[in-house]
Amino acid sequence: MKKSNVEKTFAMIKPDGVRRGLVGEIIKRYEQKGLRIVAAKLIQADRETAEQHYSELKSRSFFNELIDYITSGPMMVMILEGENAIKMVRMINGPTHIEEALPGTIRGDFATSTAHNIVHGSDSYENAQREIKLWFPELEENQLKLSVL
Ligand code: DAT
Ligand code: MG
Repeated sequence: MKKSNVEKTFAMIKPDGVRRGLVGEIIKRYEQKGLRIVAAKLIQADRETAEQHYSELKSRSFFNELIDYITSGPMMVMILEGENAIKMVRMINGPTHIEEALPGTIRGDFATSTAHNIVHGSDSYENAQREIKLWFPELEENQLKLSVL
């Protein structure tokens, strides 16, 4: 039998998703694929945290616009847990580029441009750990252990 791979990931509903009233719709999609919400909060990011979050993209031409966008209003940040959660959230979100995002994915169904693509999901175990610590600094190490029901 295949070994299970229950893990945590970090996801966020970016300001356009919140502004457009898509929070419930998006969380429903994660939950109906078996992901569980471990922590969630609505916050407006400051520039410093936003820049740290996307530090790998600092040299890209769209970096400043990206930071303007994700600091433009409240975002729902969350920790999700489940089988292959990191990959699962990115599958549900859909690909980065809008022209590749098929209907059935969040980006395919709702995003209007690559720059404004509604959702984020960590792309690796290392980034999931880094992003969880960045956005939930108040959580203690023991609260971040796997909490399989
Ligand atoms: P993802 O969000 O799918 O992990 P990423 O990490 O490569 O994608 O980029 C982070 C965000 O930056 C992405 O969600 C939207 C924005 N972005 C990426 N490529 C872009 C581009 N070519 N033009 C404008 N914005 C872009
Ligand atoms: Mg990314």
